[in-house]
Amino acid sequence: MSKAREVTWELLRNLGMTTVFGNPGSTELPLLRDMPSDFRYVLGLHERVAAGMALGYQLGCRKPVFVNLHSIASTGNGLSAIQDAWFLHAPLVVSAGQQDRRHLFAEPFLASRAVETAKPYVKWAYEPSRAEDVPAAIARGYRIAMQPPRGPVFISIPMDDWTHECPPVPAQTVSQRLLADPNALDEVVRALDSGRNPALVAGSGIEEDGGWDDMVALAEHLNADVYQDPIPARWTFPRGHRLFRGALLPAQQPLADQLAKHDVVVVLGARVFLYYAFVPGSPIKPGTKLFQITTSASDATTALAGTSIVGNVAEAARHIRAHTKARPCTTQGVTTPPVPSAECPITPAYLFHVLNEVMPRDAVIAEECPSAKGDLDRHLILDEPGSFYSVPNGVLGFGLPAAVGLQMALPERRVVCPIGDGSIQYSVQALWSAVQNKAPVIVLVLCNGDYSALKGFCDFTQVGRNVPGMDLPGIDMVKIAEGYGMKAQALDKPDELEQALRAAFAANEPRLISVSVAKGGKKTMGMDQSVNPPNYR
Ligand SMILES: Cc1ncc(C[n+]2csc(CCOP(=O)(O)OP(=O)(O)O)c2C)c(N)n1
Repeated sequence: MSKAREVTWELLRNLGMTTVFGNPGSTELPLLRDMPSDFRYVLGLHERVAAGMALGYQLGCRKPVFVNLHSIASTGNGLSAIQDAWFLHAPLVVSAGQQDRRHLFAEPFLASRAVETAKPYVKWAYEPSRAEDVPAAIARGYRIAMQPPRGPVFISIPMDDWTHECPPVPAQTVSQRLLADPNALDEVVRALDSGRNPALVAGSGIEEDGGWDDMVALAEHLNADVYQDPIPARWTFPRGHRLFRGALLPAQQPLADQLAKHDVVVVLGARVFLYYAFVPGSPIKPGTKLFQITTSASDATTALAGTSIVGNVAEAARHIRAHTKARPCTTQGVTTPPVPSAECPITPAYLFHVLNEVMPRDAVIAEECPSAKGDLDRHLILDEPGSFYSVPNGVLGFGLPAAVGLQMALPERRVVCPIGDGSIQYSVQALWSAVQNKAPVIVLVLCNGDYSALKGFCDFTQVGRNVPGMDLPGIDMVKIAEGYGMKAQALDKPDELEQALRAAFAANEPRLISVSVAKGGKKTMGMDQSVNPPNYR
């Protein structure tokens, strides 16, 4: 018999989880003491950063990742990243220490109710009843996390458990592909074959199921227009493809209007649909046949319309392609946006235009620039899988740690993090982690000195501008980055941009470029007054 600690390290090794992201406290020390030398511990200075880097790392290397947080204190701090993992279907095995069982009843300092806290945003939240069950609980957590739809699990572990003896735990696996009902897919086939003008909607699930090529092949076979899902957390179709028609708007009526010319719409790996502002309307034009294919039974139940089919998205795309008639090409080619002018202050559109010219074609974007999202979407053209990641449920703090974790997982690609001067503050400590881990991420801060997206929302919904807490004067991002040991520069002239970006890509080290940009916010997620937004006046 070995100690629970030794059995756990052996289990994690056998499951391939040898990089641990965390932030330690007293309740984790009995686990972490004498950590085996084949393990790497990646310290995040805040748990939002530790768990957020783990998430980025998971997305990049596509393997489960072990996270170790500290009691309730740090589970609470890390919760927004755990929530991101939940929405991105990312298998994080998150552990946190608990006070010593022998006096837990007396509710000592650091006694944790983290299981209840994490529960809504994990697939399984558990504190083992017996010390001997700790490694087996981690093994079970791994298997739960890996089943589709994948996602985080949480295990709370009393600190005295690690020194208990327990039997070895095998690294058991479970199969990871659930196939959709072929009869249900044949209904989609019949609808497509009899349809006049079908469209496909691409969602994150395509990448989760490794279905990028299958999605492209299906679209080309059908010669169907392809839309990205609203507020995409991932781009799952080549942006420069002749069939790509851009992203859907995140509100009921405008989205239905965008799809109105299609008589059959098949949504692959996305919600039906993810909305932001409440603009009532029919979710889809009456008469249009709408299908959703998703690995998430939960997403199937929240669909406001159509027929939902649960199963592997890549396999479903293959089935549909194999059984539908090929359709002739009737669509016109891509329309490229006009080249933005080099104004002062620099516009986000110009910034992204220059970035697109300069960045390698296999660059990875981890984005968090709320009011400049539309410009980014228009001007960055990336055609490789795994090129784009964004805030999955609107909680800021995702972008920078995700970028660092992605860069650590993908040393052969360059990761760029375009991020607002407001957004970066939610997880700014990740700058230090980039430096310490030599992750050559390029952080592009869009400094507009305010919460432009919120001001835009004020206008959009007629709240008015008399709202406190909208301005961010006096933040020097260069000094902050330098304080964490990162090379940084500020610029405000359009003709300085290209050279600064080229130098950053040429250097094999993390860099922060703070760009003074024009205030944004004329539109809210691509929508203006014309969509008839809600009025909160
Ligand atoms: C954790 C969290 N807190 C607050 C918000 C509300 N919020 C949405 S957008 C935004 C402004 C972000 O500012 P910045 O990054 O500077 O981007 P800008 O709006 O200027 O484009 C805020 C505060 C949020 N989404 N998440």
